[in-house]
Amino acid sequence: MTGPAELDEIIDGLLRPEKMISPKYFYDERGSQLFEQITHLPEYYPTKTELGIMQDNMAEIVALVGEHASLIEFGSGSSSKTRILLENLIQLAAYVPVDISGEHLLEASDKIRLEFPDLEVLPVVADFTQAFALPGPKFMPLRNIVYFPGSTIGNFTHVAARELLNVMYQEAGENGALLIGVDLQKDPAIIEHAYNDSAGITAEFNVNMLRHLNEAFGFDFDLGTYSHRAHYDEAEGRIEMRLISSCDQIVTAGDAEILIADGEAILTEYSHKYTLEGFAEMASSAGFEIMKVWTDADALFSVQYCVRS
Ligand code: AVJ
Repeated sequence: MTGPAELDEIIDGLLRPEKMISPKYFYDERGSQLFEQITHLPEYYPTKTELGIMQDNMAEIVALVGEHASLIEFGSGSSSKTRILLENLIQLAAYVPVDISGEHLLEASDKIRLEFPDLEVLPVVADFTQAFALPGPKFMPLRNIVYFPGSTIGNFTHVAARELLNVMYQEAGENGALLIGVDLQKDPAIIEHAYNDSAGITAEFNVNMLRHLNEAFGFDFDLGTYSHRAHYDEAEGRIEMRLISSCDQIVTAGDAEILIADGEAILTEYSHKYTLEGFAEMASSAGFEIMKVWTDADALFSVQYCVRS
């Protein structure tokens, strides 16, 4: 997971005119703990709202998915949303979590196996932005349901999100469907508060990325010299998270030297928010038709059931 190709990719991002580091580097062990804390913050509405939507509409979700489906989760699936699906879906043929981090995936899969001893759990170690081969369950599934919760789709630019939907379309196969959590555009103040919490956990989560890079790749980021900034760009419909340097400095990793100026920013995350129309249009360009949209009473978040059209 910490090979030279990844180091090259990180250095490449830091040498661009607009410095950036991929949000996938948030999630070392500490980063995953911090994200878990974020999901419980009063200002961070997405996780609890999505869970509420799933709970309130479970009967309908179960009816649409039908019996003997194979649930293919894009991501390693340790969330409470996955658990309530596994508890409620009827006669699942298999649960197939897909993640690039093998260690994390196998650990999460073992936990699921303990909790659901009758369920066939078939983890796939793969980069899900590219098509991958599905394992063959003992019981032939009636349909594949691709599950992508958490509005993780928001991390992708519109172009990349559409490509990912194309992969999901392929993996869903004939008769298949996609169940996806999509965060919605709303009063910008609500969104900005969710990414600028008063306890400062999101700030810690953001800076932790640099600590992770120091530890895993031998960078020498001076953690105390970067501050968190999260801004909602209304025209783009997205949160942009950055780390701002408080001085001129040089960061090194091996032979690489990167100059960072006082006040310069490193982009660490986009979190796109959609309108219902905007998401439907993108999904349709990847071959999906939105069959059902569930939202909360305040229309903060959506869970959508998309079928191959
Ligand atoms: C896990 C990507 C959905 O975009 O809201 C939370 C990550 N970043 N607070 C999001 C995150 C800052 C989160 N996703």
